Amino acid sequence: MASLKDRIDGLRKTFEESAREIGDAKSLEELRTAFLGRKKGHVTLLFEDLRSVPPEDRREAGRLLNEFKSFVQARLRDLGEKAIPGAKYAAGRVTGTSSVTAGATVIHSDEDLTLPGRKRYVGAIHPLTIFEEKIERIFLAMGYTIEDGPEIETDYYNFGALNFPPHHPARDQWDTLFIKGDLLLRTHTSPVQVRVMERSRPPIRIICPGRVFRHETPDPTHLPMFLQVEGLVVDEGVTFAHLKGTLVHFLRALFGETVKVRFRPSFFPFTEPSAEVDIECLVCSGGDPGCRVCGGTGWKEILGSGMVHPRVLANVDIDPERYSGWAFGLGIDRTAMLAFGIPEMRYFYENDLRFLRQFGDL
Ligand code: 2U9
Repeated sequence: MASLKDRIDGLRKTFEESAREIGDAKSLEELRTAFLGRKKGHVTLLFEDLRSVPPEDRREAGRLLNEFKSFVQARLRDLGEKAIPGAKYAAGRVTGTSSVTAGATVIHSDEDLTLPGRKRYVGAIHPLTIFEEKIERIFLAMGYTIEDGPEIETDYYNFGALNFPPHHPARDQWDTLFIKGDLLLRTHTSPVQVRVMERSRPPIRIICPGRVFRHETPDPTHLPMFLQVEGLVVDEGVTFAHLKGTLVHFLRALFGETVKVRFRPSFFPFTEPSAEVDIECLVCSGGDPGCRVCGGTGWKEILGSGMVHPRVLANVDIDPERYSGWAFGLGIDRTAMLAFGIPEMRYFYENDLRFLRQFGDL
């Protein structure tokens, strides 16, 4: 014990003698290494010797050593300030941002400060949200508002109000997940439009994005839950020309001004006439007979649309003789797959960071 104390006193003297000679950063660094160096520093070696101190003396020896180490660190810090005015001198591990100060900065630490920093991922916006918001911005710019509604619906709002006759086979196409009695998981966001029409009067200009549910076996392009956005316009004098002009503008804003668009006749119980809308295949532009995206047709179906059926307007007490409307529906996931070139819808929902990190980083 006594010998350890003597050794410390001797080293303290040596330290002070050397300290008097310090004139620049180099000699200061040499002094730091001589005392605190990780392999051969005097203090480090003394700590190693602690193991050979008898257990009953070890506590006191440790205290003396720690005290000496703190003394050395504090003196080095003072000397750093004196040697290079305005400098900060960190004798131990660098834990904060002390390197960023005005004037010259000297940092001595156990860490290799020349290594590049590690990138921190603080999160990112989900690709489906990015895409949904892009769609929303296009319609918001045209004066539409965004509406929301329940995901658990009644048979009336999901089917009845939309001109699906009771027990009609047309309902089978919508692969409904029934809950109990009259309740079901909405198969489209159309019930939101019905509710808006019930509680407000034309002019109506809305889009309704949200989750919808279908009784589906999952495959690369189908999941039992997915996102949809539907739109509805009701006013006096609304025609199919408004539907066409608005949807062409929408698709150009979404996919680029030069995208080719075509309308095909179709059928839905809630619209008459109805049309499906295709865009040119973004993968092969019609040039690949074996294209895995469009199957060689050169076209990709993107949305459904039509003039709101007069019976649907009458169901919500809007006079179909005075008012007319048009509507559309689009699967957000499927369209985002096309836009981002993603082959599997499941990727959106698996929360694999390797996938998610590819879409914008905050
Ligand atoms: C009301 C009146 C009319 C909404 C419409 C479609 C056509 C359509 C599909 C697109 C892909 C569903 O996600 S999908 O499988 N939708 O084709 N939806 S017109 O028409 C309405 C809605 C509400 C009151």
